[in-house]
Amino acid sequence: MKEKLHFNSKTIHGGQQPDKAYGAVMPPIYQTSTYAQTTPGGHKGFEYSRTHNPTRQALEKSLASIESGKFGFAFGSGLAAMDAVLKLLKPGDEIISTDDLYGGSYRLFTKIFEDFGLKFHFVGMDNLQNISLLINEKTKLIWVETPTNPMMNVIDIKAISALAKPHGIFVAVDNTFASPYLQQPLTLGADIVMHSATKYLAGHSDVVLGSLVLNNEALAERIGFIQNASGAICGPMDSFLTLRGIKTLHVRMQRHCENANAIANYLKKHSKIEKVYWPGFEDHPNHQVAKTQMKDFGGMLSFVTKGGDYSASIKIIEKLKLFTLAESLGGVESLAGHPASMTHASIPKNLREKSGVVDSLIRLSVGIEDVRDLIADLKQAIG
Ligand code: P1T
Repeated sequence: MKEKLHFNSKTIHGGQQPDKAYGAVMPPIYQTSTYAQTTPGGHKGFEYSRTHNPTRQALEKSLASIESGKFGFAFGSGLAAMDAVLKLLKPGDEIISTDDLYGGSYRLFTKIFEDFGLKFHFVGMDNLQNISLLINEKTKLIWVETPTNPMMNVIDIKAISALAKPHGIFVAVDNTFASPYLQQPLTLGADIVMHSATKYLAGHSDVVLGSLVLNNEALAERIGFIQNASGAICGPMDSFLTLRGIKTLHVRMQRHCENANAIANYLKKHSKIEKVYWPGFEDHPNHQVAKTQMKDFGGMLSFVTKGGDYSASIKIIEKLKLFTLAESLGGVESLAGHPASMTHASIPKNLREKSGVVDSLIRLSVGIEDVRDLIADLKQAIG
């Protein structure tokens, strides 16, 4: 019954049951590393908390439910979840990814896994031909991030999955910016959906956590093996906080989207703003894909000022009072960031500028405050 629920009920009930010991409605924080056995192997399904923990398991079931998948896995961070996916591959394998993605993902690919013999190609993924041209017998994975961080490009998950399938290439989607409230990559044909649950899923900027959800049993078995063998798991307290965050995901996302819509339109009309990157605009190059693939346009946007340079943008960011200057996104509070010097500093300047991450770019994670206060803050900072 619970898996047939609508999304707004799955966030609260998906995969959840009252705790077996005392009927606790919220899963207790099982802060234990190990479990008593009556005889070797005589246990209640839990041996050691790297392998399984009841609080983490409750979260993993919730994650699978809200992504409409069968198998959920929780990790110590979004990057730890990505690390587990890359460990499915072998030296010589090739990966195609987008040329605009979170700087830390780019760093993991190029500074860690290239040394282990994986080969990465970075291309503009809104043109499918760019991907087709790179596919060969060594291609094993297409890594999609959509909307992209921070340029807000939207990539067609269904089209890429259809392109990959005949070649036996896995498609993984980083769904961090959208959240499963807005788009569900597995239902669009992807094989793996990944989250920095640090962001919208946990939603309160108090946890660092990552997740993977899959449908393919054999692939899930391998991910489960890697999760236990490599050990990059999250603890029970962080699992509990993320589970609690997920219960209000649908309500928060609705307000994030409404507020970002109002701010994107405010900035677009502002005489000092050159360009606003937000997929809800009809003239956004991927607007049609966004409209089909996503339920709404999300809480993230980026912009550049007219004739603005590095120092002009820094001045605006420093003047903001309600928007906090900080890394990260997806929490209830609004944040502003400077991708070139913060989240994307690990991407070489020439590469990041090619995808639009110029020194004057400002990124906003629009929170769920009263939007009138957020606009007033932007007004006083931009002038
Ligand atoms: O920080 P962590 O939980 O390890 O997640 C990494 C990550 C992966 N994918 C995307 C799209 C992300 O945005 C992130 C983390 N991003 C930031 C910290 C940021 O401010 O953009």
